[in-house]
Amino acid sequence: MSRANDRVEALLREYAELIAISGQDPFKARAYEKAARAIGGHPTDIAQLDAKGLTEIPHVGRSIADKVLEYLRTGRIPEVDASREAVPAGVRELTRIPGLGPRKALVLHRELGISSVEELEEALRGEKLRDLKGFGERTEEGIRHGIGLLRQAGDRILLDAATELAEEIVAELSRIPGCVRCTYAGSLRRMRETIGDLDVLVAADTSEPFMEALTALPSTAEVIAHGAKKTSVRTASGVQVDLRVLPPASWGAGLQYFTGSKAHNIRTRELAVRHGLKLSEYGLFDAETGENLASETEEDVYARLGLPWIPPALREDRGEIAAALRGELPELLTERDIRGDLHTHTDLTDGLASLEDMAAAAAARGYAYYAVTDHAPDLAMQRMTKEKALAQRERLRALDRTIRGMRLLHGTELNIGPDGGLDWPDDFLAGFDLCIASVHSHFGQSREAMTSRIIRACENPYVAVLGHPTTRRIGIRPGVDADFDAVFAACARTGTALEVNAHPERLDLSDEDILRAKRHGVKFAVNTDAHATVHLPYLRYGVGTAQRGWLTKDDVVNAWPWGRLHRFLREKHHR
Ligand code: DGT
Ligand code: CA
Ligand code: CA
Ligand code: ZN
Repeated sequence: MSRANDRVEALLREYAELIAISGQDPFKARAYEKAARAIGGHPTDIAQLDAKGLTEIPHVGRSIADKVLEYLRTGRIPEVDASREAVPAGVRELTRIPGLGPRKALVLHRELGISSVEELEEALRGEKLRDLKGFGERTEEGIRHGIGLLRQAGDRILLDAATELAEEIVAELSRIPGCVRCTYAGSLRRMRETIGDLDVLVAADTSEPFMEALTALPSTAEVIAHGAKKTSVRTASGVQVDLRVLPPASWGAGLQYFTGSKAHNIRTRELAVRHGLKLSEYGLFDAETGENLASETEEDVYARLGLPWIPPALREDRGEIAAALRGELPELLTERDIRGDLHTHTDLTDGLASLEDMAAAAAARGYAYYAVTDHAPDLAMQRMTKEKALAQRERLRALDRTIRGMRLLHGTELNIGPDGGLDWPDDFLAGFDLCIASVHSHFGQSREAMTSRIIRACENPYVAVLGHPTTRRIGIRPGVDADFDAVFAACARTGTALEVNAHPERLDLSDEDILRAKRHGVKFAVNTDAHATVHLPYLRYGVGTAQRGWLTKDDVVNAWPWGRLHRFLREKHHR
């Protein structure tokens, strides 16, 4: 984690959780949660701020500002340390289970002495929970489900945390004299949605300075193995990092090997064998003579196998080698192809930054267009009204006239009601430049009801994009149960784009869903769903996911020039 903002956000969130677990004032917990979110989303580095600057951040009062200053000075917040001591470790472990709140965790600990996920499973098997006050069969079902989700996520980390850590380590190692090349490989280079461990590679003639440096990094908490070829460490937040130092001459072969995936590597090795070659992390060799035929760059290695270079996001054994042999690899969407973000929020609803600040941050990214899509009234806690939406539109149009080179679009994120209805009638929707429709409630409907609900929303002529279509949150909540092939077909038929939501906790659609949807002939929109200026760069994770789904810029409506996007939106109105 690079920014002090992120570290303080994590600490304050933990503090809020500890307050909630220990049964203190829930408003206090909420206050810390809000402050945590505001600090995480704050554009300036809090390390540069004094007490006055800190209290200018929304939800940060004097007492929280003092804690932040204490942290910046000493690296600790004594109150957080004290409440860590006060809450039994077992209870905290239980709250890691999605859906199991602090109050229930505390009851389980106090009444049944449960202090680990394993003990909880044991108690579930023995039907011990049923007799507890406030627990029933439904609670049991929920807990079982939550444990399943926790196991599924395992100890894997989200793409943004992995990327930030990897970039920090690569920057440190690159600075060491003798470093010829340095990059990360493995699942992170392939942009998988979660990362098991980091695989960092260095090309250099001597390995020791790099191994030494890794073990000495401030982020390193524990050295697992320290060798000349490979060193593994664990960070304070529990992430394993494997560093391998390769001779510069075998850089390409090593990079290819350690990027994987394992399944892709098996295919490439098979192909090598068929050509009378042998492929390893050191190079591509003639099987008979042992002569090294290619090893310096990945391009060399693939070329000697009769293949073009294959982008890492495609290396999952999903037909990429056959496509490469046929010369039919897709020309993948890149971050540079994206011309605008079509799903973003401001502080008119639950965003952290003003319309002006969000627009300025978008313009700084070089976008040709940018849509503001605050929440609609059916998400009751957002308190949206027609009047507010219209006032925002006026303000946005005025702002648009002052910005050169970027077109501001006025949109909204509608809520798909339980029966597929939307927040506002069609004549009001017609006034927006673009509407996104998303499911935000009633996640537990039957498959049939959920399917027709989503399809009905897509049939609305003003719904341009189906937002975060499955509503999953990685490690927290599974996607809704619906016949998504029917949904994708409906999107193709009605001209509704499917969102690839780039938020690292969502990545929704996922790579596999994108591949499925693409077969129906659908178009996509890669959006950040930004609630703060610092979320706009999440786009890269959406683009990575789109690449894993084999998308090209032709598949993605916000990679199109405004004229083509505008036609796409208009055509739907007139179907
Ligand atoms: P992860 O860490 O679980 O998110 O996934 P990866 O893909 O990063 O897997 P990891 O860290 O175990 O290994 C990195 C790459 O090294 C992997 O993608 C392919 C290569 N590799 C590791 N072990 C083997 C192996 O036994 N056979 C082959 N062919 N390749 C391997
Ligand atoms: Ca890995
Ligand atoms: Ca590894
Ligand atoms: Zn949403």
